[in-house]
Amino acid sequence: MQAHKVHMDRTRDPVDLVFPPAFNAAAAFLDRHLEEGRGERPALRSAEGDVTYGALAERANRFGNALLATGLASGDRLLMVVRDGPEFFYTFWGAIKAGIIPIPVNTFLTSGEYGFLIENSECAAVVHSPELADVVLFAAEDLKAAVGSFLATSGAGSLSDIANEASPELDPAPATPEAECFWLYSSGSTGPPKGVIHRHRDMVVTSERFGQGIVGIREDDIVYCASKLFFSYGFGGGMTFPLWAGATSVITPERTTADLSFDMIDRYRPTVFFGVPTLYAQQIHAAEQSPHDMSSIRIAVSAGEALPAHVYEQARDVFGFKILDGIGSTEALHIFISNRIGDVKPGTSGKAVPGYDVRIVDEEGRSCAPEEIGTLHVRGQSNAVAYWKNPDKTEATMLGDWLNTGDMYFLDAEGYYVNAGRGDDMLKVGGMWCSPIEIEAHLIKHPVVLEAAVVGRADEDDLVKPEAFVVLRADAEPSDELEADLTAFCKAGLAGYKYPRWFTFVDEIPKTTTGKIQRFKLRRAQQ
Ligand code: 3UK
Repeated sequence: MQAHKVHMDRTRDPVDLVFPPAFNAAAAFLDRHLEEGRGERPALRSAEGDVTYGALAERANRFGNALLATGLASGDRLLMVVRDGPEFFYTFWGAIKAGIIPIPVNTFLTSGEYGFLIENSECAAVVHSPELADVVLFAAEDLKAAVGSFLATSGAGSLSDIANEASPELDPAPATPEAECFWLYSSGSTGPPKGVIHRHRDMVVTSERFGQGIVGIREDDIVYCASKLFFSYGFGGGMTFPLWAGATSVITPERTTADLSFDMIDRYRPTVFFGVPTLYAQQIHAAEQSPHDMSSIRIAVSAGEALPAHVYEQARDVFGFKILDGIGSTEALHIFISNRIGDVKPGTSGKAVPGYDVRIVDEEGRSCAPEEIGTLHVRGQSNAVAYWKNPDKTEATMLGDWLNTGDMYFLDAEGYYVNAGRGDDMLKVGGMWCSPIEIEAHLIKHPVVLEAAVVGRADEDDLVKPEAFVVLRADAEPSDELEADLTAFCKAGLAGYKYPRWFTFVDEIPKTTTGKIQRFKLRRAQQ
């Protein structure tokens, strides 16, 4: 038997995926296709051209050898600040095949944030896109001694250059299904981002359970995922799911907008599409101005934040597809509760994906009755093992086999799971985390702001955006100009999606006796 064949054990309850004892995920995702005769089929399409499964396997081998040649050893960590493109695939899979642990991170961060990630991950090397050299190297000024090497993916002296000279053959490093394989960073709760440690088996589990089991991706599918590969939603939709199926993924390094997504859809005619609710809403608004042909899309998936029922209905009426909303997380690696083809209840997250168990518990940890809101836990074979160097968060989140999602949910009378917001004050804006505390801390740097509190508020599409309640200094007066000034101040100092869309000027912010902002009171005040 091949060392990378995986099967379902249907005699067990729940039905588990069974892995061979020696298992390197890179061999299962890449080499398997060569053995199964797909070497000439396109794995990737981008502005840089097509990459076949044969070429992908060979480039990954060369990149793995090149990483070893730079002095990296099995078990070392490699921080990847690499934009979506063929080199992302070569670096990621080459590292895994060589036993190196790749850590793909957000490519839209500041130098300060890269400095944190380099230091926190204790990586042995950093690989970056050539365009990101300045921002990454500036971050690394003080860390150069600690990190072995900084390499660009392409250009003179780059990893590609070394790979050109390296052997095209690479035996997979010995690994097991449960061995540490890669990390993703989650900026989920308050505080700095946390490294989420995933195993070799985890991406196989999500590809089988969601990619195959729910979406049903086939070899002849063309998959376009609008989220980037460093985000685990895009990591699955844009990379592991299509690769597992032997399908074709279409990728671009540019930041997604409605227009870019339309261009990609026109150019590549994808059959499977992954988007976030905010993007679907933007596409619908744009299509109201000028209709757009979305007829190539057979299946559309949504995640990252709840999909409002009316966005589902408009997409069905305007584009002709029924969006499958499902909830996933970086910790579970992908979607574990989802609507499915032929069984969608708009405004809900659907039902548990086969292979995952979910439960809703109250504050004492007892199971909630149907229609009672509680905290959502999930159990499945793709759950992360731990957060890196964060035993407190690990203990609070990883409860034996169960993962505490931090989401509030209830099971409705028809057996569908319904999202009831977060258990903490965090917001999801356009599928991306948004911390009220970060926005508040920025606002109070403004000379006229004394205090600020930020909460989520639904816009006209029912999608959550930040709203700020502001106490001004005694000598300042609320005005339209001041509001415009505060908006500009937030746009300049925070990531693009985080600026408050509404300002309300108040005399005081509700607080506990210990001085904590009671954001729930402000949320109620809006209704
Ligand atoms: C929220 C949703 C309602 C929820 C993700 C699909 O979003 C992903 O991962 P993150 O780690 O955030 C996880 C949190 O996001 N959320 C995600 N999807 C939904 N809330 N409805 C949804 N459909 O708070 C969850 O705990 O950034 C999504 C696949 C992989 C992912 N990493």
